[in-house]
Amino acid sequence: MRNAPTILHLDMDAFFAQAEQASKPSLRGKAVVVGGLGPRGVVATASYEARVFGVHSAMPMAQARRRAPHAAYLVPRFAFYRSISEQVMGLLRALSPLVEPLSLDEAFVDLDAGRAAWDSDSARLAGIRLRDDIRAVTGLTGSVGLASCKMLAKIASEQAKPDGLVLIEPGTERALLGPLPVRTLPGVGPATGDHLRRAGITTVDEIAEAGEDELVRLLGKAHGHALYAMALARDDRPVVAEREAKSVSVEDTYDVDIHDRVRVELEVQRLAGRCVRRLRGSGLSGRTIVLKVRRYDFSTLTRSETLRGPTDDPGVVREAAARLLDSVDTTGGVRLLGVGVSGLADFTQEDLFAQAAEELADGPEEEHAEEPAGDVPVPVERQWRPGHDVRHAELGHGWVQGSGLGRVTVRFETPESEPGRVRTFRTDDPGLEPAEPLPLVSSKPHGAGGAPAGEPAAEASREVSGEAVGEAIGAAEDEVSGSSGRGGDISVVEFGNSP
Ligand code: DCP
Ligand code: MG
Repeated sequence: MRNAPTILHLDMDAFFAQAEQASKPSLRGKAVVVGGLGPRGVVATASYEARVFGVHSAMPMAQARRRAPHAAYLVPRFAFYRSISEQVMGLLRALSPLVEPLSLDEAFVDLDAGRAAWDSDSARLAGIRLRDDIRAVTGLTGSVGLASCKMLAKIASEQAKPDGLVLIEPGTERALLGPLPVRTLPGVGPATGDHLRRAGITTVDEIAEAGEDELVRLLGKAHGHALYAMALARDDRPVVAEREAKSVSVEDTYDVDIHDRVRVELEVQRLAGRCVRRLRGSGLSGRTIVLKVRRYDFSTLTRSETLRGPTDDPGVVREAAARLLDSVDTTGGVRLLGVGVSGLADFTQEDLFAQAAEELADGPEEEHAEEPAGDVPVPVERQWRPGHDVRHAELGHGWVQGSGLGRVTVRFETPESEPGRVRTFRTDDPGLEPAEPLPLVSSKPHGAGGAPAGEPAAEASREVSGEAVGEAIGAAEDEVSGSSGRGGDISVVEFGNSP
């Protein structure tokens, strides 16, 4: 471990939700939930305003709606988030050749390797500048942790959230780590956490006090040694520069072999869910599902199944993993289970659906007759997905607030306008077309692109609506379903906190 806090961990704040708020002025300062809106949808993330109501990542969407009925609910726009991620990663690479991205919004940087910092003062300065640059280039906030090792840099950025910077001074590491719960340490999941708790160990200090032998006795040799070292703030893992990811996988080693088949099945389901979250966090999808099983006698086998097309659907991955497990005998007990996805593609199913909808809206069908992607469901009518951008021939740029029963509501605003107002159209209105997201920051001091020339940014901003949190997407949908507009004329719908 080095003696200067020159390992930086960056994690963007409420990434998908913040990107949506930056893109849609009417949602700033409000509860925003991004995720799957179907019956089995889960929350990808929630704005900090929505977290107050107890909404968080991986929660079933139905539960989120019960907790925060007035929040705005949006489907993710992965291509948009990926483009912001590329800007952020570009800023990190300007600091050092050693940048290790962990997901779209998170990375380690070795500042020392890039000569960007060599001691506490220079590291703090580099962190402050980085946060400023990220804000200037993307319009978004990210939190920064600085420490002498990866584990503590990550803990520091967590403590800095949201919109902050925490530097752990060398020499203070153990004092800081000691009182924290064991779950703070990398590699301590719910199972290991429970196991330690039953042995009377709940804090990092208690791990250190228990001693290495006791840890090895409790958790086995490899895990015990590793955890004991972490508890003493010994973490020598280097920052590894980005390699092309060939697969995304997760695995768990069990302290005690699992014999119960039902438990094995449950663990595989849980791992499949975790694997998909990681996949989605990186904005990827994959075709091949891999199951890894290490049995009581250390014999390890892998089974795989290749799907017709790439997926990032948790249900599909879980089902494939369950099928693979069917062919594996686990009667003697299982030490380790893993689920992975390979054959990665740089897009997600949501993108495919959106693309299919847009292509259909854009051009004659014959153009698509030879498309190889035969398993992409082609919608029968134009889909207006909540949160996606649109352009109206006269009213300019806006986004879909809700749709249903042949109607679509659009809020006309841009990242740099005032909150705009809402209009309702027929879904087949010829003046309305899907649009690309506008850049969040139009003047790019770092030269990464620029706003489309002549964008009428403030066109829809004349009438500023002053509604509060109540103007949720859900409310908009209800309003649309209830409207009885005739013909293709524009009707104005106001969504306020009506009594
Ligand atoms: N994500 C997801 N499903 C999850 C977790 C995350 O789709 N179970 C996506 C949405 C997040 C993004 O990955 O915006 C980054 O994940 P983080 O864990 O960094 O969470 P946030 O950036 O949203 O919030 P925080 O401020 O806590 O970092
Ligand atoms: Mg984040």
